[in-house]
Amino acid sequence: MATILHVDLDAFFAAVEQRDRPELRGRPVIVGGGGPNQRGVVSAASYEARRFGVHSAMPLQRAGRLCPNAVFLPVDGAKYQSVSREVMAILRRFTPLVEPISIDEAFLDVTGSAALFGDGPTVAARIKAAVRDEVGLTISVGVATTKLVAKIASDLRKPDGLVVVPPGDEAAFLAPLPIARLWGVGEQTAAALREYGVRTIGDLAALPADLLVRRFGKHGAALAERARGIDADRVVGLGDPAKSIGHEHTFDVDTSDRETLERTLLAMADGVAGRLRSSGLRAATVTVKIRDSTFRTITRQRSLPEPTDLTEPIYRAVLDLARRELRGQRIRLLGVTASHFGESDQLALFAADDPRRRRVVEAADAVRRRFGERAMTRARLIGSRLPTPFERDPGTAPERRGAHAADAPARPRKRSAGGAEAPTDRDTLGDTDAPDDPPATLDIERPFD
Ligand code: DCP
Ligand code: MG
Repeated sequence: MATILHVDLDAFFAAVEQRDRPELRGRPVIVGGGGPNQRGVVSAASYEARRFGVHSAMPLQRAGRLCPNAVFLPVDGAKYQSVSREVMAILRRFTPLVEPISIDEAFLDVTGSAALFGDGPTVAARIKAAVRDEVGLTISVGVATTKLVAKIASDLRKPDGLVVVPPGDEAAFLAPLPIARLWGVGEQTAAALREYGVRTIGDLAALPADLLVRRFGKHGAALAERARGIDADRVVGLGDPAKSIGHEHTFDVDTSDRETLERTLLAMADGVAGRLRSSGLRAATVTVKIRDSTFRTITRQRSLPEPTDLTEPIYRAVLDLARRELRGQRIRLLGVTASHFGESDQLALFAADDPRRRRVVEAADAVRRRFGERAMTRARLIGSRLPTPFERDPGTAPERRGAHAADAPARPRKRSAGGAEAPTDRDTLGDTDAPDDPPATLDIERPFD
């Protein structure tokens, strides 16, 4: 039986502002764009502002009418990003199985942490205390046997909530709640379910599963399970810090075009760096993988002068490694992998990068998180029609991803060589998704060792 925690910061952006400006505590604070006379929407509303009916995604002008005494503040993405990293680092002290799903929430699998830190409710209480004492913010935590139930539980007693659903109590816990709380129940499904008199999750659980399957197909089968608290989705952490984060791209047509190859490396370096940042990690080693049209595969590895989570150092290293190998042959596949991780905070001693550059990167991350991965891209990648690896964000749960990124199944390559169907694009996370075919030659360079 797994013990899963869902952790979500309370009124995140607004709470950070109230933390940093004590005069705002206890007052309605609305974070988002300009002021109440500006276009744009509310990013976050403090709980004091919510009493007036203000909530995220509401137009600022409407928020201004509902709550004229609120203090309106602009979004400071870089600041929230760095606070988010501090919180994620605290979570990782309790288990390596931490799966961030947005800037302010994460799932943890603490099944294996009991001997060290206690049972689920104990770990939850310790995490709440650590975030309060070390970061100065309150979080709400749900403890359950599944992600689905833990997430619903964390939302139930906000702010500063702790809701524990003991094993076996899942269905009873869910029964009285409105069906809108269930994953996969949007307005359309809710309206269709109302025709059957279904208003609560308990009503849904009482419907025969085969009726749901007849009415909603596969989705109906999932609904029947979820209504009973059944959810097989596992927490995907980075696991062993010795593992890696990588991306591979197989070209539709093998190419020797230098510009295409280099832009692909840049896109992949960018994607890998973004995934490092969203995981709060820096990598000390990068690897480039090159497979040519004859299937000759090489990997070249290099230690970086200092651990990083930024695109440029990763790109510079892989470009240099690749340039030595690209001599006009037609290339079938390129891959970029980062490994030898440490948490960003532990590596702060090494952090020599320019803080201004970091702020720009973090602001871009915030924009991508809010508006989708295509919202920001490097000038060099515009119009390249290259698949952008960073479109698939492992930091966002599939059900929260936009339709365009919704796990479009990796297209099998039409021309399949050697009988193997290679995916066009692939993210790799540790060796859980290790390349299926070992490199033909392995050549390790460690110029900085
Ligand atoms: N956010 C945003 N725009 C939205 C929703 C959220 O910019 N439409 C940002 C601001 C939030 C942060 O993401 O502070 C986290 O989102 P949550 O949905 O967790 O909302 P809060 O943390 O603000 O409040 P809650 O206490 O309900 O979790
Ligand atoms: Mg939140």
